[in-house]
Amino acid sequence: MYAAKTAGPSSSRFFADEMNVAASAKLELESDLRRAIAGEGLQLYFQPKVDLATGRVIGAEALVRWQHPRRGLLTPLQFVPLAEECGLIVALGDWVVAAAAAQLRAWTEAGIETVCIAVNLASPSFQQPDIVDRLVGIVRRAGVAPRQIVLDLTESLLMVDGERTIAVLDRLREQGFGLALDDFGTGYSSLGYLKRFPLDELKIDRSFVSDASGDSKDAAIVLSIIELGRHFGMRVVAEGVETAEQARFLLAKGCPIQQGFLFSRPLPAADFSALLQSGRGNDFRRQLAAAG
Ligand code: G
Ligand code: MN
Repeated sequence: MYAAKTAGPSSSRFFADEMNVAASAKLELESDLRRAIAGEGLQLYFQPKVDLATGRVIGAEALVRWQHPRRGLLTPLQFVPLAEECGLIVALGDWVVAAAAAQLRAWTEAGIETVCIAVNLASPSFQQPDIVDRLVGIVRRAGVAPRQIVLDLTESLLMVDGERTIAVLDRLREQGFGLALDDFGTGYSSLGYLKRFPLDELKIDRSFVSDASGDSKDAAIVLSIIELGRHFGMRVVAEGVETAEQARFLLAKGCPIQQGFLFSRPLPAADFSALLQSGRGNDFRRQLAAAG
């Protein structure tokens, strides 16, 4: 039934014996995930956002991992689709926000100077009628101010109902949340809406960054996004920076804030804490210069 539904209206799919096996494996994974969200097994990793103008870490993106009892460490790609399918995505999203807030609280209590943490919000979460109160409640219960959290939102999520989106974003912003447009350029953006959304940050999708040196078309796209961000007064962040060449190109074109494997993979909380405590002084600029 699910396969037929996915294939579109008036499709059909025949049932096969293997499906019993697949279905029961899935059911098992689903109940594992339900338990993980309620208890233990999920962890947040933190990927630094680096400002190459100063060489400092100015934020991080929180990325969820699942330490599955039998399957090992799973990345979001391996379980977020399942969470979506079985109606656990909103609960998973709540978990991520709560865990990010709890971590911020723990750093503050340990006397560590924190940076803003970005969390990815899925469309079903954003469509919750109580999304603003919900997020404020989760963050405040952890003893954290919303301004310490950035919400990474995709274009397709924002475009579902543009007028509602504007109202919700305005209220989130009033509460103090930072708002970022994630994977910019890959969805269906209406520039008409973009100018009306109160966003703080544009994240250039890694698909454009990976080929953005010299005079490729991707370079032209990257330049346009940087310009657009400048005119709209939004901070621009390049995602998926993997080589020194990409980093230098972006820096030269006025995009010093970058995130990607070149600087750091997503780190377990303890490793990211160490990075914060080193005075955020792990000088990524020097590292880049040394990359030859
Ligand atoms: O869509 P979003 O920007 O939220 O995606 C974050 C994902 O991108 C994470 O799964 C993270 O591991 C991955 N990622 C982070 N940096 C890089 C990078 O430099 N290269 C590639 N290919 N993926 C990256
Ligand atoms: Mn993101």
